[in-house]
Amino acid sequence: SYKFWSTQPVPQFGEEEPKLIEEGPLKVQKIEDIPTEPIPLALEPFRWVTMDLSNDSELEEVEKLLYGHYVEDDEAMFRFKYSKELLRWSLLSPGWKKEWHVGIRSGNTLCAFISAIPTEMRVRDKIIPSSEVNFLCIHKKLRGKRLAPVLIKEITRRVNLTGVWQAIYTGGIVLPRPVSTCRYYHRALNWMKLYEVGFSPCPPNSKPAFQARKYTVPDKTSTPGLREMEAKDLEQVQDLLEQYLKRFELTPMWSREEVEHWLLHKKDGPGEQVVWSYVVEGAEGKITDFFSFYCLESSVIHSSKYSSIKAAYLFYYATEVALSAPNDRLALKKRLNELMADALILAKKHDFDVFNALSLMDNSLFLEQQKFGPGDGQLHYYLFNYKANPIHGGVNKR
Ligand code: YNC
Ligand code: MG
Repeated sequence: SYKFWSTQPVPQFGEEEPKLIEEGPLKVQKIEDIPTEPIPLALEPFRWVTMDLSNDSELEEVEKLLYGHYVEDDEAMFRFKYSKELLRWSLLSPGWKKEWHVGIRSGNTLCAFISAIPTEMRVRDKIIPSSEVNFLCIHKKLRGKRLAPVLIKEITRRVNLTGVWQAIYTGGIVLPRPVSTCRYYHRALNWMKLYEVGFSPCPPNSKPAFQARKYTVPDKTSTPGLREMEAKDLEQVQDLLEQYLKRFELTPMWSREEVEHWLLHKKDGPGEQVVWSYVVEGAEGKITDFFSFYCLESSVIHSSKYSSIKAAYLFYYATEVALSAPNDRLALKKRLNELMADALILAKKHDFDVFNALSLMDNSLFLEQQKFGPGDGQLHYYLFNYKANPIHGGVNKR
C-alpha cells in the first residue's frame, strides 16, 4: 500500500530477515547515471528553487513555512517552532550545500521545503558518507497531492549528484522500514504552565500544587567541576565523545569542526543561544564528563495565556565512567543521574518549561529516577539505501 515507498531502495515490510544479514547498500549507482535536470514538477504554477539560507530573508521564509505547517502532535495542540537560529544551526553545519536546501515556490510564495546536510555515519563497524534529511514540509493547502515523493526524489537526485548514496531520517509515521524506534520522554520543569496549556494532565489522585512541587528542582548544581564548555575543551570533548559513542550501534562520526558546530555556543554569534554544553573538569584540567541540550520551542495552537512552550532536548553526552569501568552499570547509572540532575537545574535556570529525551544511548539509566514520563510520540529511524539489522537506540536528531 506504500505506493511511493515500495519503489524506493529501502527494506520493505514482509521482507524481514530470519537471521542476521550482511549489511550494506541496496542499490549501487554511478553519478553518470543520475539525471542532471530536476525531477519534473507536473503541478502548475509551481517551480523548484534552491534556498540560500545564509541569506536572512530566505531563512525567514523557511522559518515562516515551518511555523505554520510543520510537525504537530496527534491532537493538533502543539507545533514545532524552529527559530532562525535553530535552522541556521541545523542546516548550515560543516560541509553544508546550498543545493541541498530545496524549496518549491508558487509565484513568490514558498510552499514546500526539504533539506539535507552531509554527515558521516557509523552503522556498527562501517563508516558511511551520508546525508541527513530533515524539514520535509508541505503547505497545508497542498497536502495529499503526491508532492512529498517529488520532493524526496529531488533531494535524492541532488544528494546522489555529489556521490552520496545513503541517508538517515526520522519521522513520527511508520514507513518501510524502521531500523530503530524510540520514544520521547518528558520531564516537566514548569509543571503549572504545562498543565495550563494541556501538555501535562493532572493524575486523578493528585492535585496541581502537589504536581508542581514534585517537579521542583534545586537552585544550584552539585557536580564539582561542572562549568560551561569552552573552545579550549574541544579536543578533549571530541575524544571523550568518540570513545563513548563506540558503545552504540548507530552514531555520527564528527570532525573537529562538527564537534565545534554542534556543541559550542559562540558567545559573540548572532541571535539567541541554541545549544548549551557543559563539561566537568577534574584534576589537571581533564574533562571527565560532558552533556548538552538544545532549544526547540513549540507553538501552543489554542491558548490565550501562552503562545509557546520552551523545550530543552537532551543532545549528546559522555562520561569517563563508562570507559574506565565498562562493565559497572551501577557506577554509570549513578554518574548519569548526577549529571542529568544538574542538566535539569541548568535548563530550569535558562527558563525551559520541559526537558525532553529519547529512549536512546544510556538514557534508560536515568529517565525514571529523574522523573521523566513517557510521551505518546514515537520516533522511527530510517536508513535510505542501506540494509541493516535492527539497531538498538538511534542517534540524536534535531
Ligand atoms: C514522511 N514524514 O507515505 P506512500 S520528518 C517520508 N517521510 O507515500 P503526499 C512521507 N515519507 O505511502 P502530504 C512522510 N510523510 O504512498 C508522508 N510520506 O509510499 C509519504 N506534514 O505524499 C507517504 N514533516 O505529498 C506517501 O503527502 C507520500 O501532502 C504521500 O505531504 C507529506 O522531515 C508531508 O510531518 C509530511 O508537511 C510533507 O504532511 C506533509 O501529506 C507535511 O500526498 C507536516 O509521502 C510536517 C511533517 C515530516 C517531518 C522529515 C524527514 C523526511 C524524510 C523523507 C525521506 C528521505 C529519504 C532519503 C532521501 C535522500 C537519499 C539519498 C541519498
Ligand atoms: Mg502533496
